[in-house]
Order: sequence, then structure tokens, then C-alpha cells
Amino acid sequence: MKSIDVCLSPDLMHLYDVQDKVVVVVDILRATSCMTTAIAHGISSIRPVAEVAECKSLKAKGYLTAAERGGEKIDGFDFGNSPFEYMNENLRGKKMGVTTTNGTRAISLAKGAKKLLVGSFLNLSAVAHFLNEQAQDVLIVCAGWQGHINLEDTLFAGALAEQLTAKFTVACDSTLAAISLYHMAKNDMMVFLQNSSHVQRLRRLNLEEDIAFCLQIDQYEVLAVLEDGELVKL
Ligand code: 3SL
Repeated sequence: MKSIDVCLSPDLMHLYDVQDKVVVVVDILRATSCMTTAIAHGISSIRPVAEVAECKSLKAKGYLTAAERGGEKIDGFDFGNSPFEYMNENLRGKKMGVTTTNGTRAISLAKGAKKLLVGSFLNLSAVAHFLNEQAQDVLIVCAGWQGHINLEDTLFAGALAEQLTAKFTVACDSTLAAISLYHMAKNDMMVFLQNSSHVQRLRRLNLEEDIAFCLQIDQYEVLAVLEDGELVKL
């Protein structure tokens, strides 16, 4: 039987071998929620890069660029990291380069995977459906915050793992912990997360609407998968 595992922080990636696995990278607040939103609204591709300088260099190659550090947009880039920025008809068909504090770093660390996709609550069922059809083991990689685990990514890991348990065995206790946590939170994730570090950080930046948006389940049916270094709609 296939197995499912959860890596709770990118700093724990050395414990996992990704090359034969389908990896789902998640950064609920807000990188992978933004990427899902952008693909759902017609952006043709997203090149996630870990470093700001690399993202800046994509401008000369015809990419729109988005850059975030510490929750804030970096000056000189076209966009920051709010899902609402990508609900724009003018962006349809455009290609974009993106760098964020944790999300794009997690993607970079998982690039050796057999298949890599990004997940969010916004497309939870689409991701679960896709994984249930795959022949390989699954690893969910939580982006966390600067190496620390966070609650929102762990909740997503639990919600997703729960939808896979009929066809997958649970590989280790991080998956069980994530499922338990999701059960505790699922009736009101906003309340459950109210004291969490990144929710508080985003609230200080007046990004309450972004938080609420990113916690919605199944707004989109799209999947964003990595092909030749770019996330594209499957
Ligand atoms: O860490 C990240 O990759 C970002 O998603 C953080 S923020 O939500 O834009 O602050």
C-alpha cells in the first residue's frame, strides 16, 4: 500500500527522500494559496524561486514578478503576496516569477520529487482527488515560518491526510498529529488559529481579509503542478 507522510518544517527535509514521491508543498498563509488563486484566475505559469535577486532577474526575461519578505511586498516588484492581487483579468495568460519567505524555499527544497504540486484549502478536494489516483507515496511539506512549524500548514496536512487514509498507510506520527489537530480545529479554523504566530503577524499588517480568504475550503478545482521549474495548471 502507498504511504503518506508529513514533513512539518523545511528544516526537517533531510529526513525524507523525495525522489520517488509525489510532494505537496503547502504554505496556507499565503504563498501556495496565492499560487492556487493565480492559476485559477488564468495566470499561465509561476516560476517559484528562493532568492530575491533571482526573482528580480526574471523581469528582464519578460516575467511579471512578485516578492514578499516578512509579510510585506518588496519595493521594485510588481506584486506582493496577497491572493486578491491575482484576481485580475489583465493577468490572464501572463507568466510570473515569485519569491516568498518560506513557501518558495520549501518548493526549492522539494524540487527533486517525482511530481510536485502546491496545495491549499482553496483546492483541497482537487489535491486529494489527484493524490488518490497516484501510484506513488505522498509527502506533504509544510513551509512553516523560518524553520519553525506553524499551525495553519499542519491543519492543511491533517485535512488532506484524512482524505487519503482509505488508500494510504500513515508513515509516521507527524501525520497522526496533523489529523488530530485538524479534528480539533475544523469547526472554526479562524478561532483555532487566532493566537498563531503568522495570523498575528498578518493582522499587524492589516491583512485580515487575506487570512479569511485563505482558510476557505474548495473555492477552486484547479491543480498547480511543477513542470520544468514552473507551476502550471494540470
Ligand atoms: O512565508 C511565505 O512564503 C509567505 O507566504 C508569508 S506571507 O503570508 O506572505 O507573509
